[in-house]
Amino acid sequence: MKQYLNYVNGKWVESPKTFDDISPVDGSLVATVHEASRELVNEAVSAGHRALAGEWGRTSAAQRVVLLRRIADEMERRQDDFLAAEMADTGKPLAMASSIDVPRGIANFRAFADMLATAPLDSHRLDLPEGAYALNYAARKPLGVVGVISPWNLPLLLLTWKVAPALACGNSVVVKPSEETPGSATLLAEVMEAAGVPAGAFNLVHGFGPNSAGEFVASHPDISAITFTGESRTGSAIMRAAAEGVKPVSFELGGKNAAIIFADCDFEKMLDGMMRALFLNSGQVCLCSERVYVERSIFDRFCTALVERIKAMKVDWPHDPDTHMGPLISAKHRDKVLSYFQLAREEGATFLAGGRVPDFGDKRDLGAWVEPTVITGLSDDARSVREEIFGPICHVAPFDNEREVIARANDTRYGLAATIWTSNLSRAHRVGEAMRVGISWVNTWFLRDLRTPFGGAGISGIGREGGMHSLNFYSELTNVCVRVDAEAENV
Ligand code: NAD
Ligand code: 6OD
Repeated sequence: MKQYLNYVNGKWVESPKTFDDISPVDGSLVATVHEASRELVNEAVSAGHRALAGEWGRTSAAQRVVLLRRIADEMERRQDDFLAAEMADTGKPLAMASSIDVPRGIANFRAFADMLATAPLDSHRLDLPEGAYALNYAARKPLGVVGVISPWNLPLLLLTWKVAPALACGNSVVVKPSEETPGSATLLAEVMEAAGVPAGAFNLVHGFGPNSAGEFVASHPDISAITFTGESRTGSAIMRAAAEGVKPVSFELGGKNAAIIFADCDFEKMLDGMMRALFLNSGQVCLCSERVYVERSIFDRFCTALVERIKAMKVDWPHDPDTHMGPLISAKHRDKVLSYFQLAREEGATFLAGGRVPDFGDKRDLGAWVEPTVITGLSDDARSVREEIFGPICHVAPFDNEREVIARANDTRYGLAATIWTSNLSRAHRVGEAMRVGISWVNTWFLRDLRTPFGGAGISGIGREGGMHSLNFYSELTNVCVRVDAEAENV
């Protein structure tokens, strides 16, 4: 059986305490994971500081650019291993893991290497009386040891999205991946070792949240900043822990995202896009739409067409290249999603599709599967329409005009993403900007240049990462202002 060890100070570390990494496809054992103790997390943080005081702390930005590119090359060489690890832990379909998770995970290192190489120096000249002047610029320095806590839905992609800029800026990292998906993070530590990242600059500790490695990292007094992706409630707990040391936090949290479909959209293209926005990764992408508002004149047509598309979906083995949807991440998460199906029934929803656990008649019945599900007929204040479910379920509702739908879509404490479908150019811009979210898509979904800002409004996050936003979060900027006299003293 595979063993996933911790990686601290450039060494692989076993633990007497282990937990099981279970496949959501059929409940089989994927690996045994070594849970980091508080002492090991302390050692990882100390190793990070020693690295900063040593070879790692002396690397120049140009040297780190080379290193990041070497990491990307090594990941590329091992992309089949990453694909296998990601699919084993999550059960996500090959088509998705090979087109999004692994390539974008690699791209994060290349993109942040490029950004660091071309990052502008924030530099200005201040003219002073009598020919003197001052040069004023911002020196970019590492924050220190950064705690990186990540979720299970896009494990490699969301981890590298934080690790790459943190290392680019010269920080050491202590990484705590989700307990559900330890595989690709362990491979990433192997890549760091092979690429020659100095001992202590990248540390990996496995474990859970409360009373385990997650909490030990979040509350560690010598961690300089926390970057976290996960549930909004977990964000609150981490923020409380980080408050003690007034540590900077960057949070990417939950969502209850709206899709707005106007009657003037390109109907077939919209349906293609909405099938992805609803069911990619079994609805377990923070950006997925769970509230769908459809202009009344095409509401019935949309519902009928969506149900037809769902009937044609292949919910099947992840390795089948034609599979559209795999299982949820775990039996625990399946039970949460099923409890929302039940809640929606109690709230009076009509089920247009799904609502059950599929019956395969094989060992997948031991996995964590649910059917793609569409409900309708609830008011906007029903709990199943307001609370994040994080599964392949959406509520569809009709609307009558633009102003009304903007108000309804924005009536949420979340504010991560929106997708808007229309062929009216002015409306596209108007509604896109009116959404109180981190990102609005028009006639597309989940498409973003890595240099642009990403994050959430409301309880969907704090701060933005991406491009210079990441480089600024992971850097301590020291403003240096040097007065230059007009003439040399002994000319
Ligand atoms: P989660 O919050 O349960 O766990 C995320 C990570 O935090 C895990 O590594 C977990 O072990 C750790 N953790 C849990 N409690 C902790 C604590 N008290 N202290 C320190 N660490 C703790 O989230 P999840 O279930 O892994 O992921 C799903 C959630 O993540 C959804 O809400 C989804 O919307 C959100 N998400 C958001 C984004 C985004 O970019 N905004 C992206 C992906 C997922
Ligand atoms: O790669 C991205 O654009 C990104 N940050 C995606 C986040 C997805 C959340 O589940």
